[in-house]
Amino acid sequence: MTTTISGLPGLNDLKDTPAENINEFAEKGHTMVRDILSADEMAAYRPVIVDAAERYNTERRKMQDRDTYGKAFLQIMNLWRVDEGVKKFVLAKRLAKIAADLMGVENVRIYHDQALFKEPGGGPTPWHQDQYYWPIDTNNTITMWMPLIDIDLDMGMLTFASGSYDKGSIFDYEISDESESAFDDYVRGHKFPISRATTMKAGDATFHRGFTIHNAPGNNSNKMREVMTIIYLADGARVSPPKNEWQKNDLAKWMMNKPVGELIDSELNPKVL
Ligand SMILES: O=C(O)CCC(=O)C(=O)O
Repeated sequence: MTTTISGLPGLNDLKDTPAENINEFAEKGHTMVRDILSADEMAAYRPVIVDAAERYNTERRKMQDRDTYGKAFLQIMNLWRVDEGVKKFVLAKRLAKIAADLMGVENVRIYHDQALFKEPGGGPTPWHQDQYYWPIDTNNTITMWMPLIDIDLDMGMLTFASGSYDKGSIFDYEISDESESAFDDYVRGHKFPISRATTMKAGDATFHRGFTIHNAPGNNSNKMREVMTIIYLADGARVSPPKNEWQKNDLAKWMMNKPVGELIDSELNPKVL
């Protein structure tokens, strides 16, 4: 199917984000905002995002042949660069405004997007911190995680260790069995409350900080858990020296190898608000 953007509803209206979300995000490092897209809007955008994710998915291995990371989800990245319909969603000012309000800034840029589709029978997503992967000189980063269909606890609900974001990077582990085990001990040891929604409607979204520790259970249902994510940076963030191979890779892939110390403002990082 070829995507055409005519007919897709505009998502550029700006609303103030509810104070309770801003306060919860400041305290816990995550919050859920309900009803960001209406049912009609989601009915228009879901097929566009699902179609693009299916076209660009490269995972062909059987579930049993994958490692823990590979079992957790199909991960299809920067779809906004290859599909005009997805671009309209990812660059939507309505979504960017919520990210900006939560981060307490006026302007935000895109880091990258990713469709994260947890297959029926897909495994758990191990505990991790996203920003372990990012060579960025600010902690003011945020991931929006939006289900494209209604989901419940059985389908791999995103789960947060509330208040776990303010110590920066805790461990030197990529997403793996090792990160699950080390963060599990850490989260228990620090008695961080564990928080996850029971249900989310398509068009609701959670937002979490780059250093908020989070995971997700496996998908025990017979439906694909279709989720679209967008990672935003506060405008003004600069490239920091890569601390690991993943960060070197991110610098090349998501920031066009901008030199260390420079503003993150490459063609891949448009200011959306
Ligand atoms: O979707 C998942 O299972 C994990 C998502 C995640 O880790 C993220 O969006 O940062």
